[in-house]
Amino acid sequence: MEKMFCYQCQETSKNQGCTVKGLCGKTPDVANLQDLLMFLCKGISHYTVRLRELGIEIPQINKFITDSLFMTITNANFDKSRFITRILLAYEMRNAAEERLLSAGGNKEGITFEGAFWRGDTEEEMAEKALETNILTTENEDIRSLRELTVYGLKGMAAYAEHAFNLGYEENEIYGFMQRALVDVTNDSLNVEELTGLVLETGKYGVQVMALLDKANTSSYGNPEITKVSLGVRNNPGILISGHDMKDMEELLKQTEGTGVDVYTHSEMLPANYYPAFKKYNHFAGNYGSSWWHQTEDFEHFNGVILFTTNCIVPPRKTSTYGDRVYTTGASGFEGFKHIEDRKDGQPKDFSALIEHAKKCASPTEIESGEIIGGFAHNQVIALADRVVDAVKTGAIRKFFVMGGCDGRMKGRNYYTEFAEKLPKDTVILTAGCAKYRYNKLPLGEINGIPRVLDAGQCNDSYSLVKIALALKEAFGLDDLNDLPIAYNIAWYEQKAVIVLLALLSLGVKNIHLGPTLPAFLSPNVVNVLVNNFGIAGITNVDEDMKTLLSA
Ligand code: FSO
Ligand code: SF4
Repeated sequence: MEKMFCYQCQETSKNQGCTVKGLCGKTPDVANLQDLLMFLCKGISHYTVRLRELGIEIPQINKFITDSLFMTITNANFDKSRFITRILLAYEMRNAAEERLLSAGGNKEGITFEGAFWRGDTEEEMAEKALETNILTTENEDIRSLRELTVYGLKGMAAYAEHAFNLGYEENEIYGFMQRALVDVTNDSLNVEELTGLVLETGKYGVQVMALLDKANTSSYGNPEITKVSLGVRNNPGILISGHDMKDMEELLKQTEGTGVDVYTHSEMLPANYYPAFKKYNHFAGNYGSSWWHQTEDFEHFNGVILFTTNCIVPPRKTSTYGDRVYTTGASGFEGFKHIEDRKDGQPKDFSALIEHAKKCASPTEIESGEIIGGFAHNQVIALADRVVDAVKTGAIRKFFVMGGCDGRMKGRNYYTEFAEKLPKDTVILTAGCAKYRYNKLPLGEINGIPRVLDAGQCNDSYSLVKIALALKEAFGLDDLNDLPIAYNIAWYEQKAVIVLLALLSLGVKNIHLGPTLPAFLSPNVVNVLVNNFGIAGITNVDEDMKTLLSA
């Protein structure tokens, strides 16, 4: 029997599945504990779905399931002990849900899913059960594909729900859907058609959760605005904040003010520079380094302290010297990195240990200089709508290319840099997510003062791209989003990109090109459904795809 099985990300071994160790660095024991945690979350959901029918929400369980889904996202958490603690907590949560159901007069008749009652306390029992219940036990490959597509969408949704929650925004409807879907993927009576419906419904809730997070971010920190972000360094010691969580960003900036420590963003935290509430801090020094997978180099040169608020973590090389300078918080974790505990009783997180540590570090080594421009989220672009519409009407802009999503280590991803370079000068790239690092530092120029790369923000800010497209549709008086001069050439890596993709499909966006490879978890029949109904396609080579997308 295989030691583990995981095929949730683009990097999966041979584009089939990681069976010995994750190419991301995930060990089989952690992979199996993550599977078991998913199995238990499905089990807990069997009770909460019934509780909800009685009008009962249990906020702690909503939070527990959301966090658990988030923790199993690619490159978020590699810390075995955190998963064991969580699994033990899952048993408590499940008991609490069951008791509450019975005391409220509900019944548990017909709940036969084993995750709703199985318990094993030793690590061996957990590992064994994970292998007996993992996704390969769903034999029909189409059913397995649709179930996993749903679960990966839920993981992405959970990440966004968690960031919104941290800012005080949540919707029980979203938790309710996540838990119902977790039950539905255990239901052997659902056929391919019904599960396809579930996948699309997941996309619909994907739009809802991205809208919620957009509201949370912009209500808390203002609307992102056009900003030049420095890529160079200053002379003070620094803290480099990575991941996606804006509440952590806020608290870190507040707590470092006046300490002589500067704060820099890394990878997906770059868009924090665009928010008015953060720009006002003088010690907010700009962005350092490139997308997530360059971190083994970038962190060596940074010299200061690094804080991961979420994925993407790359296990440090054996020869690396920065491991003791890295901290994690929230859903992220890595054995050997120090972890900052969650907020308690509404109090901010305590970053004092990091700050004291940073003070003792050397200032960052400069690895590049200059600046990049960003902040083109919906509010800002819609404010420029007249200019944009004009440029399209006069033919100055021929076409927009949505090139959002993720970056990754795979060599073939040079495709995206080359594609951006070869795009005709009368085209504009709309981007969000860490995919942008493939082209955001290229001198691509401007059209009538509009930069040719418009960065809306993080992967979840793909919602902004949708809002921009809807505004353009209205401005041009069109009935269908697909009639706009917009082509979609999207790169994916992990499960947040899955929810973004499903959200776009649920909004009716057609003819998305997805690369650098199609997901291993899509069976040939499921790919056919996506091709026939949505015109989804992979990528071929830059020249061919350019021709196809320019003429579409
Ligand atoms: Fe990238 Fe990682 Fe934001 Fe992902 S840093 S790959 S899609 O976590 O979430 O874009
Ligand atoms: Fe493999 Fe990706 Fe799973 Fe890691 S997350 S084990 S690389 S499929």
